[in-house]
Amino acid sequence: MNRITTRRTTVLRTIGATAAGLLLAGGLAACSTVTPGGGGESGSETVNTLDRGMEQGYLRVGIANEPPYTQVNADGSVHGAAPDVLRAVLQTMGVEEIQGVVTPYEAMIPGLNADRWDVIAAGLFMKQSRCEAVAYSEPVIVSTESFGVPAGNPKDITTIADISANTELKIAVLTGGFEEGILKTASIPEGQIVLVKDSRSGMEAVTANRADAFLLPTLSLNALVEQDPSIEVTEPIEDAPRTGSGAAFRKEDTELLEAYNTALAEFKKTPEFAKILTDWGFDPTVVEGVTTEELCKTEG
Ligand code: 6CS
Repeated sequence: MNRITTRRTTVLRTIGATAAGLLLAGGLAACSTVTPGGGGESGSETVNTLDRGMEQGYLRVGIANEPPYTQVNADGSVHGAAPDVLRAVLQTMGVEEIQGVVTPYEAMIPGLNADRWDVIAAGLFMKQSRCEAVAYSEPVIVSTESFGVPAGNPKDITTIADISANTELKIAVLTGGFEEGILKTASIPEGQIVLVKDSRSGMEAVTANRADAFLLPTLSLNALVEQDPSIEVTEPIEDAPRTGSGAAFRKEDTELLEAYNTALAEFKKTPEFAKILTDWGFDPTVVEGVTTEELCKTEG
């Protein structure tokens, strides 16, 4: 592992087994150098994740870099609705900073359970299989899915049912993402699914006519089309499941989860919570009354 310490941030480059992750400072860390902890070992005793975070001043967070859910700025600082809420809540718990590790969605849960990061805050939407593998906090974000289509939506793709009804249609989705699960749950044949590694490749699949649409969260597509006006974003898809996410912890980090949920409940009452979500384009009222138990019933 090599370490590059700049005046403003500390960037650690990890050569991961499943996905090279770039470890980024969560904020403007003044000349701090960190060596990510291993499995929480500190001396001879095992230190739990919350205590380790308080002792070392940060927790490592798995992120994707998909605005507005997650965003890595040019200076290496980590932002987006999910990490900004995570950082604010952890600070009320005595954990000052977060260190982001950029990784594909499909690697987030394996990496968490392999202790490559301590928490996921990326808009990793809750569904049955994920809720079996990690411990989600109560939800922070509830959002919608849309299609990115060529301008004018020439094939009039607006629902998942439209894809089922026309076997000629090809839909791009992120490998291992929530949207791939939507198509599989709808029994869409593999021949209609175009797997892409990242959002840019999904947009390119549509512009290069390798796919008729790119299925992704509405707000993520809205951010992407700012760079590519040849793509149009459909209205939220009425027959797609509601997407909700919170922070995801290892199942064994029960003390951290409990403390986080308590602190999150208080933070949700503050104007800062509403401001973070609103500033990133989310409606903070949509998550009111929605629970992890409910969102974890989503098939897939
Ligand atoms: O939870 C997921 O897998 C999806 N979440 C976001 C924020 N973007 C795409 C990804 O597939």
